[in-house]
Amino acid sequence: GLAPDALLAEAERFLHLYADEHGHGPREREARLAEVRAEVARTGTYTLRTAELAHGARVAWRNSSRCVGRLPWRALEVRDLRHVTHPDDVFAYLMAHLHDALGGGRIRPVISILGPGVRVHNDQLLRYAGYRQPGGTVVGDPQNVALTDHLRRLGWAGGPGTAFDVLPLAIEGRGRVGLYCLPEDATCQVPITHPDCPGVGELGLRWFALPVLSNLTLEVGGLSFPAAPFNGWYLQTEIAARNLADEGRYDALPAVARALGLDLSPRRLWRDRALVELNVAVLHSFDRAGIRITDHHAVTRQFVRFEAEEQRAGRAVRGRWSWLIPPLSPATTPVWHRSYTDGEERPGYVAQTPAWQ
Ligand code: NRG
Repeated sequence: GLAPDALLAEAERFLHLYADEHGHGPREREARLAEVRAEVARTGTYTLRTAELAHGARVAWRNSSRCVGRLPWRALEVRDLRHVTHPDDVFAYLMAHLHDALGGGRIRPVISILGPGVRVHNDQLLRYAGYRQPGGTVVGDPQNVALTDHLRRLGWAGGPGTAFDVLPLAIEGRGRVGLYCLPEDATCQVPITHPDCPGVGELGLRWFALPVLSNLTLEVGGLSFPAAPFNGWYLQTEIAARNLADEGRYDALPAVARALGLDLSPRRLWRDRALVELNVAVLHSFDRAGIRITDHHAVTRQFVRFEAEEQRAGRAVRGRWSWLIPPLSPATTPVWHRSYTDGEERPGYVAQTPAWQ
């Protein structure tokens, strides 16, 4: 944790923001600040009220300079689970999180803020194994080879060996690490099919419904919450233009191009055409499955609305342009033509180093 002076400075900054954004006057604000100062003097730290923590988590989303989907930041459902520290209990609450966040496909943004000493080793709650083969090739998601090896070292026996084996969770708490397999009903997945090319569906591609990020530390008012998994919903380019398309990930574009019957000579732009059709397929498949997903045109228009809203509220929007633009047809979206200043704000979500490093 921070030294008392630095902690108090951050606490004051946050409690000012909290008071301002809740229309509290100086009297109420100073009373709360006095309480916090006394608590820090007595114990070296302090406890946020649930409402303060909830606002901090929402503002941390509002401040995420790499996130193009920030418009609904106020709707984040915050679960105050600071009393939960046993790995078995953490797992049970995370299963409830997955169930409720999915909401039968409607998907609600949810964050579960867990107690001290808790850490989820997986970078997302849902991840596919990456098995390195003797020749150096990978079965599954090459991005998750190190995580998969770590889970093996922790005692995981390995999955059936498909390209889409869901990894177990490694949950640390009370000084020990437990491994937990996700039950089938917690891992809603969507098989990818194309609206007019059955061959694309026959490739057996799939992805999970929920992105639940579990490797970012929530920082509010000088306090750190390293176990605070949160989710929104997917933007189709994340899946179709990166996870399934990158050469260093599932590298599916050559197979998609063949399924589409494209001419594979370089100047016929088969990669580009396959990429567009894979994006069409992911949107079609999620829509058909009744799982919420946005697209790069809708989300960038919403981002421009978010900027206007923030400007009206007298707040500066930080943004990292290279993350805000989509990896498909970026210049067709309004974000391409605008410029942004990057910067880390607090409250914020801060990257952690993997537990195995
Ligand atoms: N690209 C990553 C997920 C990053 C965050 N994206 C979200 N977050 N949509 C991937 O898994 O493809 N969210 O909280 O909804």
